[in-house]
Amino acid sequence: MTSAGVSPQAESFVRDGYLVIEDLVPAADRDRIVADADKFVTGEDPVANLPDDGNILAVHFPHWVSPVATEMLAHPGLVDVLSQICAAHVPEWDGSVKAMQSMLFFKPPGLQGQAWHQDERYIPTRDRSLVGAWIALDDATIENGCLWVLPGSHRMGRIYPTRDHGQPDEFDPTDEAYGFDDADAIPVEVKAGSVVFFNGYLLHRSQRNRSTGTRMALVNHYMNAWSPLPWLLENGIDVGTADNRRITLVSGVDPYEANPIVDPPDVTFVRAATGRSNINDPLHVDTSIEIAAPRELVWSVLTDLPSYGEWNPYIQQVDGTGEPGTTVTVTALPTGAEESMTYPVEVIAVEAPTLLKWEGGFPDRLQWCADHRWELAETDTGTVVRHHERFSGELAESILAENRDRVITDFGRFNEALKAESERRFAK
Ligand SMILES: O=C(O)CCC(=O)C(=O)O
Repeated sequence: MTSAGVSPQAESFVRDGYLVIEDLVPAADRDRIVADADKFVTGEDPVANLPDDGNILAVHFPHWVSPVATEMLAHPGLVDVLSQICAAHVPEWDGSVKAMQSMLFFKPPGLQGQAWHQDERYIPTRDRSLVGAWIALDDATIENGCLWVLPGSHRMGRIYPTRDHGQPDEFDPTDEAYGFDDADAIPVEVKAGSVVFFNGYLLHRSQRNRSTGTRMALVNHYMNAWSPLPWLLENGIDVGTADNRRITLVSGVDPYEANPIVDPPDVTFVRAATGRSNINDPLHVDTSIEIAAPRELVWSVLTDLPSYGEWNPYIQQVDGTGEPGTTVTVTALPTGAEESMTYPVEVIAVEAPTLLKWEGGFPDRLQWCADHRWELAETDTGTVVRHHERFSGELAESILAENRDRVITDFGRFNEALKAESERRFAK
């Protein structure tokens, strides 16, 4: 504690609006949450709106139905920090904290982030004490869509206006806050197990996951238990006295216990994204990469089959003209293999500059069939290539069960090499 009775952690949180504590949630706890996450996808834990295509960005309120998520609200490591920082700006605060929301982000490859926003815009407290505890379940990097924060942006207690962000590939459909300078924004890259605590007025965002792995995070929201919670008001409720009692006390006292705590519903819901996901489809490998080069140029590299040997570490050779309706012979070197493999594929579509599609079968298409596509879209900064393959046939499930991670890695190698070669040619 300092002479003013505030810990150094609380001081830095009050000053900057966020605080990172490394190694706060041990691997054993993270493993339990990740294992639990599958239950939402399979329907074992009830979800009201599970999309058929598995396009889940996040499960909202997992603690309503999952005992593991409920336990995580009161995780001792989190509570220890929260009881020091949550309302450290309020004189005489006694460390009492309640939770009211949780969100489990899956954020698989290609799915969007969330544009600049302030959480108090959505969950208002009366004393600016809202705190998000963002628990990294995977290492979070710029590439896979870590949090970005604008340090100090919480200080004046201003809620910025919002508008449509116009970047549907980058951000989920939630509006973006605007009217401030984000030049001093910083990425918060953290290892799994770290927790980013941030104040509800702090401007923060995340970008699209450009990696080939998931970027899972559990985000719980807390506030000073002494502040009423005028949130999700029904028509006619007086905002002056409103207090949402669907809360969980995690530290100290509940000054409003005369009003009973309200039980949560027994079903959660998901935030579906307009991007793509493959978490619900084990036979689909779906990756993407952003390339700082015009689409025509990326297309010319992708379809320059004789040059593959010069730049492509995965598909090292393609023999054939590459014309639609013809067969080409592909020589590929999978990760971990000592020797390359050679197989024929049929060229199904060559639609410049947007779609290249091949189809392969082994030993025939009833047993193993691969629909392999590259789709190119223009962006503000160049091109985004979606590189994906859907497998079918009697053998598909068993082959993919063993090889899916390897295929994702190899698509990543292909994508990175396509990016490097395209950007190299563009720079010439
Ligand atoms: O994890 C993300 O991608 C965004 C999280 C976020 O912005 C939030 O919890 O308010």
